[in-house]
Amino acid sequence: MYKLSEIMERAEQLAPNQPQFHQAVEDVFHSVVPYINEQEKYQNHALLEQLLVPDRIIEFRVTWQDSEDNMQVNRGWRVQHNNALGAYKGGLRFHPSVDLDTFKFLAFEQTFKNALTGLPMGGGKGGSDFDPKGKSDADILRFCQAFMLKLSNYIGPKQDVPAGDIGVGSREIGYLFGAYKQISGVFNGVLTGKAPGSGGSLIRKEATGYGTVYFLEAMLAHQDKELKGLTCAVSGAGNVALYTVEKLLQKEAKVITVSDSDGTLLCQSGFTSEHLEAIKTNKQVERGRLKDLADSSKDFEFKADTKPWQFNCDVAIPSATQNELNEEDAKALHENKVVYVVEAANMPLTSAATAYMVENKVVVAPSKAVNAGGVAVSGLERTQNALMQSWSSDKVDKELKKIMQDIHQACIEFGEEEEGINYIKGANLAGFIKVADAMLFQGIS
Ligand code: NDP
Ligand code: 2IT
Repeated sequence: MYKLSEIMERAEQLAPNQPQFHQAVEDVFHSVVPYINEQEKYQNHALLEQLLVPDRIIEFRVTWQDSEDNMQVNRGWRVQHNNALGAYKGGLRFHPSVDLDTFKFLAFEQTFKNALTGLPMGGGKGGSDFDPKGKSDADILRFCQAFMLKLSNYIGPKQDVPAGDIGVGSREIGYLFGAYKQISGVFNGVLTGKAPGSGGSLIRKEATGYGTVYFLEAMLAHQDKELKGLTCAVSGAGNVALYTVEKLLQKEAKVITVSDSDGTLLCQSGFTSEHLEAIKTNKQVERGRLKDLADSSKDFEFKADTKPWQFNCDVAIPSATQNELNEEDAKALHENKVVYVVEAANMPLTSAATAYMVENKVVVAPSKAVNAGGVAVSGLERTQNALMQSWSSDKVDKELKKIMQDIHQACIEFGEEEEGINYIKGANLAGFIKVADAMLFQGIS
């Protein structure tokens, strides 16, 4: 029999000073412990103890010479958490704030998220404390080449298949893929998120955002409601946020905010598709800041140093980064009449914020279910690469929608309670059971 407090003490002993990893573990084990204590077959295999320790952690130095001939040193990591269900799969993050704790929490989450997709993928995550912001294309290329030189030995289509995450978009994936090809001499599906002309899947760049909205639609449909006309507050202005907004607008929802680390761009009347195009140009083409858009439309207001949670909305969709929404923000959202919090970023709510929302009957849809569309289409990209095929966007989009609906169904199956669906519990149990059953089947994973 497990006790949550004891297994969390073990987590602390095994990984001291890793608060984000502990937060992710506690969230999953909080759902899992009562469940497995009732199930004979999950006893006496040290399943939770095994999940506390990643299969392998690779940590390396990246030395590169910038275009002004200065030698630069960064740190790199790849955490291969669990490959019971398939080769490790998960993104790479380039951001100055990252450390081993960041990648351990993300890889742990990825294992259960990937299980939810129903595709044969294990969980991993990696990246570097390199800051791509403001760097020239030439410096990004130099860094990506140096990073891949160190990582290339540990990845491969049947071993570990990285993709993008914060700070790693199409440009970085292209440079990393080019470097891998040069080092290995092979053209294969070692990375996903490639451009369609280089073996990438159509709809991959949109998949996380579109999948988020498909999941939200499934939640609403389950309550006989629809998305049309609902007011949504979105944070972030990156890959996930912008394609979430795109799909929300297609579904005629009203989107009032996007944000970046300088503040929030508010549009009380709701963004139009022309507004979204202007934001995409600013972010994706000019690599600019939202505050530069403040004067470009009379409908916009830029609120410096303000998060998007201060305004009335039905749905809040945090899509920037972990722990971006704290208890104070949760209270503000509750006062502003929020009904659903849909986590598009990984672990965007602090534990206190989640507890506050649950206590106040706000429905929280957890990231491992909501944002699984990104990695799901990465899985479909792997399939296309292995078959040497390119599927149409219509086919990929249909598959994505089906996967998101199936994940929603799994959340219902494992999360149904008297008061309604407990999406956090449903996603945790549905993901855990797949991973645990494969670990048991394989004896030692
Ligand atoms: P991007 O790099 O494209 O965009 C990140 C956005 O979040 C930017 O607007 C950025 O603002 C903001 N942001 C990032 N870090 C911080 C921070 N510390 N404080 C405030 N704002 C911040 O990343 P993605 O859109 O790809 O990723 C967003 C989230 O979604 C992450 O949690 C990621 O793990 C998750 N995710 C991504 C998937 C994908 O396919 N890309 C798939 C599933 C989940 P600024 O420019 O000012 O830094
Ligand atoms: O957090 C995530 O699921 C991702 N960054 C996407 C991972 C992937 O392999 O596409």
